[in-house]
Amino acid sequence: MRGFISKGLQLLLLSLTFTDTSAHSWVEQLTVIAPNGTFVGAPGYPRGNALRTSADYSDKSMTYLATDKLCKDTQQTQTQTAKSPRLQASPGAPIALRYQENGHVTLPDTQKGKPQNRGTVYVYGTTNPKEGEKLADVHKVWNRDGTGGDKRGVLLSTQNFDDGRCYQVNGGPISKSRQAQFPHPADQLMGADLWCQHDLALPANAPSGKPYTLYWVWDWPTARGADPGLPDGKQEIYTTCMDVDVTGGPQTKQLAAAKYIPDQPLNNAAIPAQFAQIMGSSGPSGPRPNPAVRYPGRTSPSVSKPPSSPSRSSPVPSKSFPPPSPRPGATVTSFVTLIRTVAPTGCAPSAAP
Ligand SMILES: [Cu+2]
Repeated sequence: MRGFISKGLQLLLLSLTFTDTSAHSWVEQLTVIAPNGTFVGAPGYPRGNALRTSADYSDKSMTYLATDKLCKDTQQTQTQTAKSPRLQASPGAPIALRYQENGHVTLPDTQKGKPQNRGTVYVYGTTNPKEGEKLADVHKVWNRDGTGGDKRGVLLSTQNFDDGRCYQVNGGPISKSRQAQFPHPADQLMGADLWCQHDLALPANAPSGKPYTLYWVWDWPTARGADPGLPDGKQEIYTTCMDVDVTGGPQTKQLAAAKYIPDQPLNNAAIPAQFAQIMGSSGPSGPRPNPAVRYPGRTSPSVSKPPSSPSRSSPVPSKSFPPPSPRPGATVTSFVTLIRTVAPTGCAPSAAP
């Protein structure tokens, strides 16, 4: 009898543990980046977005492990939910896709055999999305030139999942060091955490007056032989599907004058290196290892030094920074609830393939 009870208790505890740690990552918000590198205007949201503030919210309503279909069932069509409108942006606009690292960056030892950059994020774009889109028809098939696969779309940008700054507040050494290096006032959106971001530019020729589709594909494989339970390694890919309402004409003049303001408040700032890539004339953006990123207990990667972009990074007096403007869409009713949902969760190993 006693054995039976403790077995039941064990199962209950096990199920609670898995419920608590099921958070992976997905795009939470899209935001336009002003020419000074500051987030500006009302944010937009993915298709079928579930708001963290809603009573029946669960991470499961947004996480999606893609195997066959590229998009989650709630993100198959260009449909927004109440209070989660699309981002409005002009052709060529720099935008940030923001996501929470949920321990994938700051607790790297939760899963064995994961890449040091915490995986690579690929963002694909198309004016011609289709319901039932297959992962295998898009990922590593569409290319920069738009000549890959069925040619309906392009690879817009790739970046490391770890943007070099973001952290969830937890007791791990990476989180602690980033909390010290990248301090910011807790806000209603992120709480005390600092969200990750992927900065990219919409195509300058995206047709105005139409939605433009973005597929965020986080490729986070397990290497062969690193985990005794997974001798062959495994594919692990999470996606978010979203659309942006492209409006107005290209902001060519403003973008040509773009200049990132150094040391601006982190709650609303693009990642300097990514912003420089977008604004630089050195072609399409790609991942760039951040030499400032240190992974305790790991050998440092042999990386080539990123090309410098002198004209973009020259310092300007910090007094020229405009006061932060309120962010209309970011109004949130329950600060307490948000703090709770962004509490350290880690990341549960997903089921074997
Ligand atoms: Cu995860």
